Order: sequence, then C-alpha cells, then structure tokens
Amino acid sequence: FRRWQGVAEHASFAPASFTSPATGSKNTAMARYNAKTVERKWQETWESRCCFRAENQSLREKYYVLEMFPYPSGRIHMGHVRNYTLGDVIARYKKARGFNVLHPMGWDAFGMPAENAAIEHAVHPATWTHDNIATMQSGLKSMGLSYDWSRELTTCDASYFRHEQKLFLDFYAKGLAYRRESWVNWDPVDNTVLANEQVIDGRGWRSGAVVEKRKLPQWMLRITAYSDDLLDSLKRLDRWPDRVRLMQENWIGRSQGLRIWFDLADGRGGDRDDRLEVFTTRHDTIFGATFCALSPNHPLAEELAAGDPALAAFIAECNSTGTSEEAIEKAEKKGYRIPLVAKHPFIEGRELPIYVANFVLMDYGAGAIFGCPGHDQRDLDFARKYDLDVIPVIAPTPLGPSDFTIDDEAYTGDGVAINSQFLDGMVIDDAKRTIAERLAEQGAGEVTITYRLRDWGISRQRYWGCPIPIIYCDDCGVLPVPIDQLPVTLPEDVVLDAPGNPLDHHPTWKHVVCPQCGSKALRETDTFDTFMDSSWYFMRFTCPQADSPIDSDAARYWLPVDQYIGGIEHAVLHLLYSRFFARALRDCGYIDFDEPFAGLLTQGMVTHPTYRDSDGKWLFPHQVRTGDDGGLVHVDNGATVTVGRSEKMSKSRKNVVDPEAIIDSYGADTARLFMLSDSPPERDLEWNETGIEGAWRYLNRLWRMVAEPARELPPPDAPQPDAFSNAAMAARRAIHGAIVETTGDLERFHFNRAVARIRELSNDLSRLDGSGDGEAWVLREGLDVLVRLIGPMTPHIAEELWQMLGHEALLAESPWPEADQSLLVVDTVTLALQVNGKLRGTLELAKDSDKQAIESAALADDGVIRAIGGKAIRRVVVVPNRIVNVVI
Ligand code: ANZ
Ligand code: ZN
Repeated sequence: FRRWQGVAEHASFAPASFTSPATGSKNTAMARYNAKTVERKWQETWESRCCFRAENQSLREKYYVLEMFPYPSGRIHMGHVRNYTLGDVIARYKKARGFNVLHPMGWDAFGMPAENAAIEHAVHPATWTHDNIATMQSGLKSMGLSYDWSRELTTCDASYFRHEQKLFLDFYAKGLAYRRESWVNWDPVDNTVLANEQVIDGRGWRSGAVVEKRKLPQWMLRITAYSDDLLDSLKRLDRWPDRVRLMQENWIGRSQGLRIWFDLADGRGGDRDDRLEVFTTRHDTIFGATFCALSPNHPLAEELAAGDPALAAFIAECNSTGTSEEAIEKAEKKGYRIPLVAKHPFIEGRELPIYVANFVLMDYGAGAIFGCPGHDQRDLDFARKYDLDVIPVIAPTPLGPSDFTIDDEAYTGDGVAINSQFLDGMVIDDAKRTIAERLAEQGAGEVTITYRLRDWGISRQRYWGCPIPIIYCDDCGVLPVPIDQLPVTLPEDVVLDAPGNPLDHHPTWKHVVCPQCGSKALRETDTFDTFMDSSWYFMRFTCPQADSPIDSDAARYWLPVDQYIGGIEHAVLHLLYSRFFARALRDCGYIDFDEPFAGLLTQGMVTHPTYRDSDGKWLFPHQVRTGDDGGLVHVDNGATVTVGRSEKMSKSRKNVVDPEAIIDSYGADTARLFMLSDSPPERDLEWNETGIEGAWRYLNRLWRMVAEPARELPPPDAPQPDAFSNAAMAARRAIHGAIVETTGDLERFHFNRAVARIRELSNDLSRLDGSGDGEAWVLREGLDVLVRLIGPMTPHIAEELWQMLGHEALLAESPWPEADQSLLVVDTVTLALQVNGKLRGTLELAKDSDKQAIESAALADDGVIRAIGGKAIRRVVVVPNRIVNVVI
C-alpha cells in the first residue's frame, strides 16, 4: 500500500488540473473523482429507492429533525446551504443510528415580496412564487439533502391553507380568535395599513408619506391567555440556547407592579369624584413623584379634548407617529398640561400636575403613570423640559441624602430610600412592600402582574396571503365561513398596483350570500399575517395528506420536533407564535403536548468581506482580484478596491457567493464539508476560497486513499486475523477511538470537531504500510469506518467509496459503526509505591482509579510485599494518581 502513503494534502489538485493515473491494468484501475457524475448518480439512486421516506407506522424510535423552511425568494443562498447541511448531517446520522427519521422540506410561500415582484415585473404572485420554488427545489436537490420530498408542502396552496382556515375557525369558536378595534399604522397616501417594519423613520416605506395612527377592526389571536405558561415553560426547554430563552422572556416581559389610584382635584380647591389609576413597578419611588401623565388615548384625555381644541390638536399630533415601541421611544418627549391635579397619597397637600404625554402607551398597565424624574430617564427628560421638580429618593448605599443629587442622568441603580419619610433607610424591596401594604390598607393600591406581550394582530390588508374565512351580514353579524365552503381561495384576476386593499377592490370577490339568512353579505377582505402559516407547518409535515388539519396519531408519534435548526432572527416571533399555536391546538383537542420544539440550534451567519470601487459602489467578490503589489484591484481595469469588514452575505452589499456556482465547480460535498469544518454551527462562518479548496483537496485525497487499494483489500466480510503487528494494533486503536469521538461530537453538534477528528483518522490510516501482520485487514476496517463516519457530511462521495469498498447495501441505509470497547485507549498514570516512606516500586494504573482499587493493587505488588515482610499493616495512605504509602 506504499503507493498512496503520504500523498500530501497540500499538493494542489485544482478541480480542472487533476489527472488520474492511466487506467488499464487491474491493479491501477482508478477513476478520477468526478463530483458531478458521482453526485448525480447517488441523488438519483436515493430518490428512486425512496431512501428517506419516513414511515408513520414504525416500531423504531422516531427522530424529527427540521430546518426552518425557506421563503421562496429566488435562488438558494449560502445561509440556506449552511442551515440545510447542518440538518442533513443530523438526519443522516440519526438514520444510521437506527431511528425512524422525519426530515421534511416545504415553502413559506405567502408574503409581500411576491406582491412587490408582481408590481415590478407584471407577473402574477403565484407564478413568481411557483417559479422560485422550482428553482430553489432544484438547488436543494443538487445538495443531496435527505428530505422526504413526498411530504413537501407549500403554504400558498389551498391544500395547505384550507386547514389553516379551519384552525382559525376552531380558535374563533374557542374564543382564542376575536375581532377588536386596535391601533394600526395608516399610510394616508396608499390608503393602507402598514406593519411596523414597513414604517421607516415615521414614513410609509413605499409612499414616503408621514404615517398616522388609526383605529380599525382587526382580527386578533389571544396569545396573552398563555402568557404565564409561555414564560414558565421556558425553563423546561433545556435544549434551547439561553440567549433565545432570555429573548422570549423579555418579550413576554412579566412584571410585578402596583396599581395606584390617585385622588383627583381640579387644582382650585375642588375635588373630582373619579380617581386616576396608574401602573408602576417602582412604588418605592412614590415620594419622588412630581407629576402624572396620561396616554393621548386615555379616556380622561379624550373626555377633556372634547372641550379643549388645543388638547385635541396635541392628541392628533401624538397619533401621527407610528405605533411601534421603537417609534415612541425615539420621538421627543412632549406633554400637554390638563387642568386637573393628582393628590399624593402620603404627603398631605402635595398636588401633582397631570399631563397628556406622548410617551405613555394606552395598552400597557393602566395607560397612565406617575412620573419620578429622579429615577427614570424619560421622566427626567420630561421634567427638565417642563421645569418640574426632581427629588432623589433612592441613593446608592454609601451616600447620605445631602450628598446625592441628580443632574442629567436618572439614577436607576440599587440603593436605599432617602427623602421618603417612613421609608428612609429601607432597601428597594422593603420599601416596595411597605408602600404596597399601606396603599392596600387605604384602598388605594393593589399588587398586579402585567406583561409586555400583546395579543397578536393577524389581519393584513394584502392580497398574497391566506383569506380570513369570515362573512359579515348586516342582519346576522360576524359569521364563520361554513366548513363545507372551505377553502376560501384567492381570486386570480387582481389589481395590485392600486392603493388600498386588493381584495376589497376586486369587483366581485367579496360579494357573497349570507350562510345564515341568505341575503347579501360581504367577505372579510383581509388576509392572515404569514406568521400564521409558519406556526403549524411542522405539524402538518407529520400528516401532509390528512383530511383534517392534524392527524392526532401522526402528531402523537412524531411530535415534538426533536431538533429544530434556524437563524436567530426568528428567536422571538416565529418561535413564540409556534409555541402559542401548540397550546391553542392542544386546547382545541388536536394534540396533547405544548412545546413544539424540544431542541433548538441557532446557526450563525455566513459572512464575507465587502468590496467597493473608488466611487464607493459595491463590487461582487468575482469582480475583485489580487493586484501586482498584493493589494486588491478591480478585475476589469485594475483600479484599487477598498475592502470592508466581513459581514453577513447580502445582495445589497454584493458580498455574496452563489452556492450553485460553487456546487457546479466543486460539487455539493465540498460545499457541505467546508460549511461544517470551519467553525461551530452557532458561530458566524467566513466564506473563503482557501477553505473551499482545502475541502476539495481533502475529498480528492480521500478518494485516492480508497480507490487505489480498494481492489487489493480483503473482502468486507473477511474474518479477523489472529495476529496484528504493532502498527496494526495502533491503527485499530485509532480507528475505534475515532468512532467514539466522532459520535460524541455529532451528538453534541460539534461538527467542526468531528471533521477534524475524521481528518486525523485519515492521517493515521495513511501511516499503515500494509506489510505487517493483519495490516491489510485493519486497513479495510479503517477505510470502512472512515467512509461511514464522513457519510452524513459528504454523503455522495461516501456512498461511492462505500460501493468501491465492495459493500452491497447503500451506505445511506447502513448502520453507524460501533466501537470495540476493548480497543479504546485509557489514560494511565504511574503511582509511586512506598513502604514507610521509602520507594519500593511503581504501579501503572488507569487514571482516576478509585482508592480501593489503588490500595489492593499496591498491596499485591511484589516489591511492596517483600518490604512489608509479613508485618502488620497500620495504615495505607493513598494520594490518587500519585503515591501509595504503606505504614507498618
Ligand atoms: C413610576 C416609576 C418610577 C417608574 C421610576 C419607573 C421608574 P416595566 O417594568 O417594563 O413593566 N409605565 C407604566 N405604564 C406605562 C405606560 N402605559 N406607558 C409608558 N410607561 C409606562 O415598566 C413599568 C414602568 O413603566 C412603570 O414604573 C411606569 O413608570 C412605566 F423611578 O412608575 B414607573
Ligand atoms: Zn344574514
């Protein structure tokens, strides 16, 4: 086997320049590694043999691995390649481990980009979407991913969304879906509602018009019914990244606080009978309260505005900024003083001015606050602007009251109460408890829990989404579309480039007959938020053909998803909505679990440096080359190119590499191997040409390692020889050690380490020269193992080499190798053996052996026995891993 020994990895075999040794004689017959033909061959074989079909009825243990399904925007990009490679390694590995694996793929196919493309290129959203799906599907197929394509689903197909409409009606019947007036971003030029993401710097993203707030009836899902459960259950998700759990926790935002009712007065000595309710989480600061503030949409503000045009104008101005928290946070703090005051609950005679203020939200807490400028930055900014008192009431512990003042920065840290009468000296928690008790006694306060989480508004005034199956009749009211009339489908003829809601404008679509009284009625013309589609697709994969939305038996067998993989950008909404759906569907009787994803892996981004020409225009990587002086220049004119940071690949910065071009020149296995080898999955991965070439060279080397000796090896089932040379034994230990370590790395998703381990094994095997006892047999064993270990990562070349090694079964259907425990190298240590402190021998033992084992081994040592000479042993002192001292 000397021939291929030491074929150096650094020897450069660029894809085109590699030439194989002449074929002809039996012993040297070796075809060149041709990724294209090899990959096509095995993709066709796996497909024709339905290798990756998941069985709904099986006695094997199930394993459901899922990558977040893509939006069909055009072509696959490197982010997809990374995501799906990770999932595929897990799927193939688990299949080899004997699991019945479900690994499906589908398309998140509704959404705005299809409508925009339709307007721009005069193509129907459905055509655009289906064309993209076809392109992307062939892109995915060229990667050799082990999907069960028979379960493919597309959310814009009526065969999918009819079930979603049914689920919505179930939610409606359960009170989990409801309709209510709520504030929305309104684009006054396009006459349409905008999502928060469509409001850019307070303006409509398309029209550029200043966005207003409007109240419109919207369909909502009652996610807040599960706030506590969604929060508390995060603790159970021990295979989710802490970061994601924390983001969800913050999003749900449970806070313990106090409702306080302030008595009101007219500021001129007269009282008002109603009280003002505020919500606070810092009641310890009550003595620092110097004003109160109401939301512009607070009923009291609206009441006063009726008789105060200036206030009405102020409220209208507040309503003209967007509704997102961010928009409100960014806006300058403004207020309007109303002619009422709030009486401080503990300070006789202190009256707090009341403002209507733009930073108070109506749908949080009570829609009103007390302001404490000393300890809240917004309140401080507001107080400085309107010249209100600033009273510090919490001081960092070491400072006395007189030393502590507030300038431009509110003090939000820990400390003790000052300037606060009976609270003085208390730590914050004690002060809070005391205030809560006192106010409760006075009937002026109540401890409550509030959440940041809001109910989920699902109405969108868009065409390319799932129609909301509701009918409005003047006489009968709001009616669900009867089940036998589902699906409600979209009309094909539609005008998308007119302002407003396309379904509403359609001449006939919305006109229907009332299912109850038979008179003229109207359809709901809004469609679902596309997050609805992705909140349950993973359940539908378990029973894509079922007549009902979810087949309970299939769901019980397959769900929850064992391992979900996707980008961190979905850490909050998609995952939270899916967790909500699971609970809602459980309560509707479809399923009997509540956490849909047992394990979550959030993969890092694929990054690439950015390039600009001298005019500051972005350049694609292929427009750039290394110039004569080593710097980067433009390929066309040699002009200097500026290199920027490595950032997430994005079309707008042109720092993209097209996966299909890479697969075309190197093959999918090379792309997959590189995606896995460079960094752990959670980290960002910088795309670089050197890395991809390294992966290519390694696969070529692997090819030669197997192809050259293949015909001379003992057959796959040759019996184990009686004797092994030292080199053969060393190789066997390396082989079985590699099985154990690679398996452990795959279990923990340490794919980069697994790759490194496998490459090490190839080096170990290339040291075998084949001449000694049993070496040919061991080489066969080693190559078999090597090919099996790399199989999940580079499945095509592995399948080809497996066949070349003479195996009948497909590698894709062969079990994972098992390590022979007796061959595993154990770490040993040498212990000094003493009798009465004098060295009498040494002892080789497994590291960290327990004291009992060490003691008995020591007492059995010849040298020790001799030194004891039959005398009575008084004590045996054992220092693990180091010394044994026998005292006689
Ligand atoms: C007095 C106070 C003093 C506050 C202080 C903070 C610091 P979390 O903890 O996130 O729940 N708040 C209450 N309702 C509001 C609304 N509708 N719009 C805007 N702000 C509102 O936030 C609770 C705190 O946010 C409350 O505690 C209240 O201000 C404010 F030194 O009350 B605090
Ligand atoms: Zn009717």
